[in-house]
Amino acid sequence: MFVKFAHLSDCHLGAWRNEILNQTGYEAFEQAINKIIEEEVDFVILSGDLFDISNPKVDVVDLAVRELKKLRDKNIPVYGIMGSHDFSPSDNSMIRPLISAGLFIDVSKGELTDNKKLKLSFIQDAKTGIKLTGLRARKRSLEIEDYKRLLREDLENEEGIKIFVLHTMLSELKPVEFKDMESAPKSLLPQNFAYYAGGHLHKTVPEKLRTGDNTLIVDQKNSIIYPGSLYPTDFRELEKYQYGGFCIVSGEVNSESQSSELKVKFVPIKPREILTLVIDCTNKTVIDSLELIDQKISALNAEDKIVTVRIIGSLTSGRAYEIKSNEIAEQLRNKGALDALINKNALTSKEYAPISVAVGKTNEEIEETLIHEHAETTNIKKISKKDMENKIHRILEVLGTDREEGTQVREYNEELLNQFLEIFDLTKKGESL
Ligand SMILES: [Mn+2]
Repeated sequence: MFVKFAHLSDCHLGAWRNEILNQTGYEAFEQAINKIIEEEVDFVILSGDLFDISNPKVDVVDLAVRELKKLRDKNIPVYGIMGSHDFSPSDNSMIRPLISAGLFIDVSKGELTDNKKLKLSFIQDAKTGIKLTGLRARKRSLEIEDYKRLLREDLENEEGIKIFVLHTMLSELKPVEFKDMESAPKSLLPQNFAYYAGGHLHKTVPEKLRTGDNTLIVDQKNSIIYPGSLYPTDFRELEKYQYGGFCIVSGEVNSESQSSELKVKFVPIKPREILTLVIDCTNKTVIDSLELIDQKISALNAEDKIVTVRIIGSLTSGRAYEIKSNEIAEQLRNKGALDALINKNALTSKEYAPISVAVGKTNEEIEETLIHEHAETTNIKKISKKDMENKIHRILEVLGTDREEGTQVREYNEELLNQFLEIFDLTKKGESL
């Protein structure tokens, strides 16, 4: 029979603090659901991290319920697992009410056997007969321990067309830029599944799904698919990928001969146009840099776009904070940009060269050295280097004092403030010397 299903992952609804981008993330989800309904799929797979946190705010839950209900009204079942972000060890994930309402069918169900092995069970899709199972994530990739206890043989011997849903990075498929991310070897996965619906990795893998006609034949070599995040979830993803999407998998399956001929197609979702800009301020003063940024921005057509600006390089003088992100964003909004995100993480100043500290010392010694070196390279009128060093030590000391049992927060705050005023030889507004 001919089957067709949608595979989504890492929607991270509610991930953005920036409201425009948060709304764009919601829109991406709405567009994906509409597209899925249009495609008349048999079912949907969600490979984890539908929500960015396990207890999202009402807006986010409302959106998810509304959109998933559209699928249920069309009799399109949604199978899924929890991801590292929306899993809750105390079973308090907002995915739970979705499961109770029948809007989300958890395929990561199983039991521990007497000898502490993990026995997963299958859920069979009524319409296609396809059998689904999977392993939900835990925080900090702890599910890898669950994989090691998995009774793989039972899963491998189960008859029929099977899909495995995972929210774990596999070492063999790990892109180099994620080399520090925890992963599990492919060998921990049960074999003989027609399709492995991957989540957790925010990049589309295999990468070639995003090139050419966006399609790929599912075979032994290409049966583990990661659609990546449905919409970028942070600055880096927005800058690097600009958009996300999901997969539509379709083809002939034969349960009796246990054979399948599936192909997967990546469906890009682009609710807004993204413009990315990198400005290199190497060997420039703050004033020259501001001029350069102004020029670059003036030359842009930012109308109705979301703009990312990454400012990099090492300034010859001045400090990175003298280049003000909010002013650059404002300038872009005045040019008609929907919003602008400014990133200065890689902007440094020669005046403030990084200080290196020898390893193997105690924290106290490292702190001492850092403060000393910092004071030596900083010039503030009327404060000697020795005095500055003392002041920094006193600030850290004051910040380190705990509130005593029985004191009110207000009293504690007042006391901190007084101590700071004393350190900086200041008086409170309204008071005179
Ligand atoms: Mn994720």
